Amino acid sequence: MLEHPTLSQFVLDQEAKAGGSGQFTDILLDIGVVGKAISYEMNRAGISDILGEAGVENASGDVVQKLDVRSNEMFIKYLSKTEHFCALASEEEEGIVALESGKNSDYVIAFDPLDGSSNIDYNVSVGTIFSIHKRLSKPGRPGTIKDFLQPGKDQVAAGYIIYGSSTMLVYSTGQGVHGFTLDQGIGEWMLSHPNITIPKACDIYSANEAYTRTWDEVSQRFLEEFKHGNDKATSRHIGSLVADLHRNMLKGGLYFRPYDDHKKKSAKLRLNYELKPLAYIINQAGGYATTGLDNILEIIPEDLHQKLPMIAGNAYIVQEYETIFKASNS
Ligand code: AHM
Ligand code: MG
Repeated sequence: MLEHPTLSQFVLDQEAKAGGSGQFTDILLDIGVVGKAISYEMNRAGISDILGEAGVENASGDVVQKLDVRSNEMFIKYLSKTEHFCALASEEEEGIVALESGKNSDYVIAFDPLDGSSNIDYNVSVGTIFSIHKRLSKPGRPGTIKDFLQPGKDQVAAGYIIYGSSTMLVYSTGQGVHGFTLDQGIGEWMLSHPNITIPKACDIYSANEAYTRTWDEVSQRFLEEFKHGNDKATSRHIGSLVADLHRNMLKGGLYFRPYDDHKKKSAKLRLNYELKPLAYIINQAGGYATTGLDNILEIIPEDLHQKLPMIAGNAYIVQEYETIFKASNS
């Protein structure tokens, strides 16, 4: 059972090699603790009156589920106590949570506590996503909104937890992507997927094809050609971003969510909580993520809850789309 390194052993070792102070190990372990708590609640959801809608909408106007609220509370309460962050931002909160307790910390964290939450009630995989930046504001006081308006390429760490047939924590600090599986028996994250690299073949596509009619023509045509230009092409779409990207990263594949309207204005996914961290992971695994017009990691957020398209996966396919899409927009 203990033949795999634990999360703390692995991160401490990596941090020591990079000359770090150990603070990052504590940060990742804290995220791991909240992940374990969410996983535990989720496994008991059917018997603890925590399924269903909470009866409110979040900052983006989405219907919020009870488990969204619960996961958000757990993240905010637990991370606020750690003194590791001078501010937090959550997909579920209108503004940032500035932290007096972490005023001397150098870091801020943005998170989507429970992504894909419309799937929760039906035992379909969902996830938690996080993005960590060094603060831009002066230390000695709580962080400010400008700490969150940084491009994804400046993240110092990002990752996700996937609550699926097993619970996994996947992260990168810019030295590859590493995945840990939760051993429920001993409550430890064990290294199960070191150095994740996207395989060369890109046969899977993941898109909500019900929206095809709302897409611009270039995006419609690109997906049609992807489907018909490869005998092995197959569709896999869960509708939980973390689960769709996780599978595509391990098997090779294209995640396809262009603008949701012909005028190329409306999009669903959130830059700070979903696109930036997942693009960072995809990039570290050898892939690429674009909006069609821009490398997601280069975009400076205009506001906390900005929404944009995401086309992500094997670099050569995503870059091909970007080239065609850009040309049609120039
Ligand atoms: P959420 O953060 O409110 O759960 O929304 C994000 C989710 C993604 O996980 C998923 O890919 C997408 O919404 C699905 O949206 P749609 O049902 O419009 O295709
Ligand atoms: Mg989300």
